[in-house]
Amino acid sequence: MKNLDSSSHVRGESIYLDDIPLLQGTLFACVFDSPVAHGQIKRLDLSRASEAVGVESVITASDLIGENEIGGIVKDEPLLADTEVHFQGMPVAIVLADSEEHAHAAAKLIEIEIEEFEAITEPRVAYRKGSLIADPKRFILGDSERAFVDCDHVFEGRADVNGQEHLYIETQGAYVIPNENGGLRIYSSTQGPTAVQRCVSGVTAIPMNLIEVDVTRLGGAFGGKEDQANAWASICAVGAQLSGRPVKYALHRMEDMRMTGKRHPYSADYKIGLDRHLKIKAYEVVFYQNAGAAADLSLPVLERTLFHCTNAYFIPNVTATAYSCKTNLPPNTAFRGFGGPQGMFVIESAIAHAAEKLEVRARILQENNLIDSGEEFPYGQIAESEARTSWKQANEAFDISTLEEKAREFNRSSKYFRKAIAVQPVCFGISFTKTPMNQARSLVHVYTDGSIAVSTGAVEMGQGVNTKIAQVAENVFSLPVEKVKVHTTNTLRIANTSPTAASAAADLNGKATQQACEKILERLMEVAGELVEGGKETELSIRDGEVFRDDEPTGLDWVTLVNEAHLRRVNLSEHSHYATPGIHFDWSTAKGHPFAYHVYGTAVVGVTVDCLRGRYTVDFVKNVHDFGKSMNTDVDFGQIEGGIAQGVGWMTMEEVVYDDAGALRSNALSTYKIPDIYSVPEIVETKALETERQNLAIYSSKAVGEPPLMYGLGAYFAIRSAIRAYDSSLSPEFDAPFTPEKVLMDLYGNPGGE
Ligand code: LUZ
Ligand code: MOS
Repeated sequence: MKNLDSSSHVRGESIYLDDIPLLQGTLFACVFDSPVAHGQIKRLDLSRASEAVGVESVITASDLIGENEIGGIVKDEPLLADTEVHFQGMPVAIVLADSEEHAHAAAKLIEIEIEEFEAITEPRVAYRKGSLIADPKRFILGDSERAFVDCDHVFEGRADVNGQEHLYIETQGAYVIPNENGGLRIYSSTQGPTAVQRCVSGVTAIPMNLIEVDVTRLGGAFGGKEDQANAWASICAVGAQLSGRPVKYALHRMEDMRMTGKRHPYSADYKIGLDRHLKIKAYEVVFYQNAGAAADLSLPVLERTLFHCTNAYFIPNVTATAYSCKTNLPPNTAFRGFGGPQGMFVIESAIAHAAEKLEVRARILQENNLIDSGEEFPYGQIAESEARTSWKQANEAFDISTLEEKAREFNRSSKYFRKAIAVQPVCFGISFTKTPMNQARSLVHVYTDGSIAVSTGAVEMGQGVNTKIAQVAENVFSLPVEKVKVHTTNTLRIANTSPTAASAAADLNGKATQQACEKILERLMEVAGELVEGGKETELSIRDGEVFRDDEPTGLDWVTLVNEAHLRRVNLSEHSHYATPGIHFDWSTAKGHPFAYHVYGTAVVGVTVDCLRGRYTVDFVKNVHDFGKSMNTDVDFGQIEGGIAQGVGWMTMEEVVYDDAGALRSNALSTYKIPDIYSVPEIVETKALETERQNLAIYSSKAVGEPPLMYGLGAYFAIRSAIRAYDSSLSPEFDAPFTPEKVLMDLYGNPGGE
């Protein structure tokens, strides 16, 4: 079944924030943001802006009625800078005007004088200065220190991985309308309607029950709107509260790139030890996360880095330590994979390092150390592993050694071009690592014309979650999907939602929907039992809108049944709650069973590097992916293709650049390059892992949002191999992304290699 939105998308009829018809009297907000990364505000002059054409008012921190605080986990982030600024792009003042143009023009007239302090942009510098968001986190399995003593081979090194701009097509934004009794109605481009509601409640001092947040859909989010939609909704809400008028702010692309946080860059030190059978016996790693100027989601992101620091491998002795380092960059935030990909980059670097020194192929080490069922992750959960099955099936389907042989053959015949292959196993845990977040609710109404309305806490952002939820209702009631409408995500219909994140929204909200529909169906079947002759003694079911008794149609159709139930005063609505069973985690021991299940897969990535110019192409990403049992292959294959393109982009051409003063240099699409139609992998081939194993996913259809991004890691290691195929004396630093410039510099910028 196609994504339900595809027809309105291609016709341009889908509604996004910027498509909402505006009420008369709407004001437009524009933020004046700090031009300096770190310093003290000495003077702020609003006079010229206040008097500019069309300006209603200019708001600063002292105008707020509630608290000047938007930090969700750590209370360390003011909505508006008060006395100090902590990053370039930090909001200082809000201009409200009668048009977008007037608001932007007036914001330029604000004058600020700042006494500059030293700006920190690098996490290791922050660490040395003791600038940390919180105490470090650590995972320990076995005894790595002792294990290293017995290792035959030990390698140490450093790996760095850069951030990533979300570049959702729809920028951040909100539209807030004041209601009677001091309430607010908020349209927000957010993954977390409840987070917006809670944050707005804090800055306005309006209780949550007077704040309604409504989300139709987002034009992409990728984690960038899990927490960071809050600020823009809060800015509009404060404006609406103070002016009594509707306030809208849809950010321009460069405002969005400048003012919002990105994927966390990390720097890491690793030490890996192997025995003579090339089994990895010990691994130590220290992560320095670049958190930016406030905590935001950095701590749970940091935790997921630890959760995935051994990727799909079993290592019996692990010590993994992670520091969240406070710098003067915009607060970094959730991004597809949520710290996991960064952890995986480091272990893959360590394995590549070991393989090169031992002169074996990395894939031999990788395959030799895949985790098997019954083995333990460093956080105590026991694996039910598909790592080896997915690797085997990938090898059978794509014939890795033949692909390698073809690359070698090509390389022998080419002067400057080199092809190489990398194999990339992936293992990703599904559930919010914070157990209490793994809950969801669904509200289902059956109307007397037989149509069905579903509301859940899931936010549609192009990933197809509404399509899957509609499928659930369609499936339980055995009705054509046209009968089902999945409505906007609204905090009055569904309260206290977790954000749509962690790849978990279809599972959590789908299961709640399944329960709600099943309860209504149960009541309906009781009514059917009374209406159908002998119905009480036999098994009744609904098929394609008609009641069946034993395999015979009874002539009782869906609409008649619904009406008869209503006349008998039977409840045709249900609000159902789902909480993932069996999961727990205890940070005092750093052990538990945090994940409902893991998603596995193996990709084979092939590249061709032009070793004269440094350019390259990603020729193919062939993968065997663990869908469980996909409930919608169109939607799921779409997620795989998009995830791979985004992961390859992160590892290759996408480069977030801040200068030493903390100014974003890659601040537009001219300087920040994402894969386009010419540079995505030429071939993406996906095969479903064949497995019989049961799982906790909705209809056993495993979460698919984040895991495929990590196949993109293979592009990095394939490019590295291609460089070494050209000149085996080269040993480039592990420093992603591998931009063409870096490839060129690695080839020619450092004569003699190491
Ligand atoms: N968000 C979150 C996430 O709050 N907790 C998580 O564990 C998570 N994992 C992936 C993506 N977003
Ligand atoms: Mo996410 S990184 O699942 O918001």
